[in-house]
Amino acid sequence: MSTRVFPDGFLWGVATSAFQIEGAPEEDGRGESIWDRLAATPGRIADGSDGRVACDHYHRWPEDLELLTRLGVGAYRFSVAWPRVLPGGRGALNVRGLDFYDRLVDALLERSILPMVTLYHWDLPQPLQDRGGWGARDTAHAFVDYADAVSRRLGDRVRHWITHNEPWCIATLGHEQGEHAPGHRDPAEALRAAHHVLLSHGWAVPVLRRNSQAAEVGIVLNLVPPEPASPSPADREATRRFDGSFNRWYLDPIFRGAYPEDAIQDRVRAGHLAPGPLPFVEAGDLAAIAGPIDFLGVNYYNRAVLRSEVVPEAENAPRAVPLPPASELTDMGWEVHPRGLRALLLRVHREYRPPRIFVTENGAAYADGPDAAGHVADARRVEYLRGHLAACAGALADGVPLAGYFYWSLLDNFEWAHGYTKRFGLVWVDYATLARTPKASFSSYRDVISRNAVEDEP
Ligand code: IFM
Repeated sequence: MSTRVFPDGFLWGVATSAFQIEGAPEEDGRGESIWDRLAATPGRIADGSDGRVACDHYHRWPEDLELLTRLGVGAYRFSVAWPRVLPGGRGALNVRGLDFYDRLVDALLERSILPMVTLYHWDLPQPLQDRGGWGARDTAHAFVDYADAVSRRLGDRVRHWITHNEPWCIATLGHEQGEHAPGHRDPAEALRAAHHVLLSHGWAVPVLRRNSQAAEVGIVLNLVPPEPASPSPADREATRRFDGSFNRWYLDPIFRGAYPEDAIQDRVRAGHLAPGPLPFVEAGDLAAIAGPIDFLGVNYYNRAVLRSEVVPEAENAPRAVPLPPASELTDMGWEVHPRGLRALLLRVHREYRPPRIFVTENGAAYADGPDAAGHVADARRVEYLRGHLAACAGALADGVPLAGYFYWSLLDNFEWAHGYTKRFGLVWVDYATLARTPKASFSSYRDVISRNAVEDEP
């Protein structure tokens, strides 16, 4: 093993999101979100659970901040729950909801931990969904009002702002595949939703800059580097298609001000779009989406290996199908492939040139729990972390302007449609008692942070 040292000032952090950890859905005037509604619908969450308690972070946040201090992170990425701030989605402000985040920010700063705030991590207020949700352009306007309200209150202390977490998931998992809230299966609506999310990002950036002096504003994309299963033209074509719909559909408008033409034509062929101009794009939209940002957040979990498969009746066209990879998988069924992170970061740097990049999420679900002595020996997560941090060091050596890394997640938490069955945390949460137990990976990450260095393969 050789040692890779990170640059001075490299930001080490962990990430969480409101719905996944907070609980307290009815406290202090919080309104209903689309995830409360989905979780209350029988059959939608694998273990029949919901977010009513989650990690009870709403009450236990001082204990969680103590964990951050023990870990030694310089930054904490968390999200604000829109339904706490504006229970109706827009209109009357719920000051008590904002107070919670105000206290959190102050307490982080007292501990010299930078708050990195995600405004939207999937918990849309249900009243906005009732008026069309992200499929409706008006939701983009509502998001700007929400961003304004949060940044007016926190903008004097928060410098790092993320508009959205993972627009692909919002659009595709929520509106096309139906696995996430609001649980729709409508490809045309998904494309509208994607556009309105991006548009709301573009509109919110200047608002955040206005309300927050020296703000650094970005957006977080979940990106999956695709590789063809073979050099055959068909597999390469499947790879192009996957890349177009998964990665470039978001990267291109943000950095180039245009949706990728080949991916538009794929959607036309699939019958999700009519030929001609995109019906949801109005004059000025793309310029707004492509407004300058200060950083791109990259969430990386795995690559996709693609082969072409003809699906004769459902769809008279080749379809990109991820191959089950032969190598190690996490409990999510996601391949452990650290090299993909280095290659992805280099590609994004070369092709899109964001001023700075943060890895805003990277992590692994493994079920390892406490042994008889109460220790959680999550050796696979320790190795996962080491491998991916070495990949980050490699990307830095390649010249990528990588400014920080956030492990997903601090705590085991509510993993959306999987409920509490998948554990990503550096800290074990006993859901019966809500006791927190740092795992071995917590100690190993703490050591990386304190040394500002990681071991790499020779
Ligand atoms: O838990 C999620 C998170 O909310 C968004 N990114 C991926 C994580 C793991 O699935």
